[in-house]
Amino acid sequence: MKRPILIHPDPRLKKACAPIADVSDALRKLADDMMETMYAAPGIGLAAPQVGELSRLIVLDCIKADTGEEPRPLVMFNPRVLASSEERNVYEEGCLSIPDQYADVERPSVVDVEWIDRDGNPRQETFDGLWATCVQHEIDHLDGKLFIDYLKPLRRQMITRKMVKLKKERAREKA
Ligand code: K1U
Ligand code: ZN
Repeated sequence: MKRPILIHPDPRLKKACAPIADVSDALRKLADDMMETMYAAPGIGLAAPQVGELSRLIVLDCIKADTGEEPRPLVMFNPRVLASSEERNVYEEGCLSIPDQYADVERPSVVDVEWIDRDGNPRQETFDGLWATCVQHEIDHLDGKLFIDYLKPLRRQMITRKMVKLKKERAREKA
């Protein structure tokens, strides 16, 4: 089931999310819904607070649709960055909670991440390229941080004002 994606500003996008104690069927269903929502958007990642659930759960798949490569959907409960490279990479990021706004963000190029998978097993992997950018962007969501928080205050305020306007327009269209 596809779920609505919250649009910034929303207090639920600014909260730190709670760790998951056990991977229950309800959480697996939430992960499946998030994956469906992410692919439909379309996007390459999604974090639980973006659908209003304040739990430490993210999904991602950075395989581009038209490349002929096999999809690689990853579900991560309690993801944590264990180590980050000194080397930095700049990528033009977007966010499904901040539609049509993009900005360069600098982050570590390579990260080691540990998480619990859909079956409750511990996993660890090193990510680089777009995968490294995306997994860091999604983990930031779990700590109430958005990519615009890396920008200068004026640029952040301009984007936030645009989003307030967008939300008002969408609310008017709905009424
Ligand atoms: O967290 C999110 O809102 C999802 C976001 C993830 C992300 C994008 C770019 C850099 C870091 C993290 C998105 O998926 S925005 C949409 C997007 O980037 C995309 C959509 C379709 C095809 C390819 C990319
Ligand atoms: Zn995002």
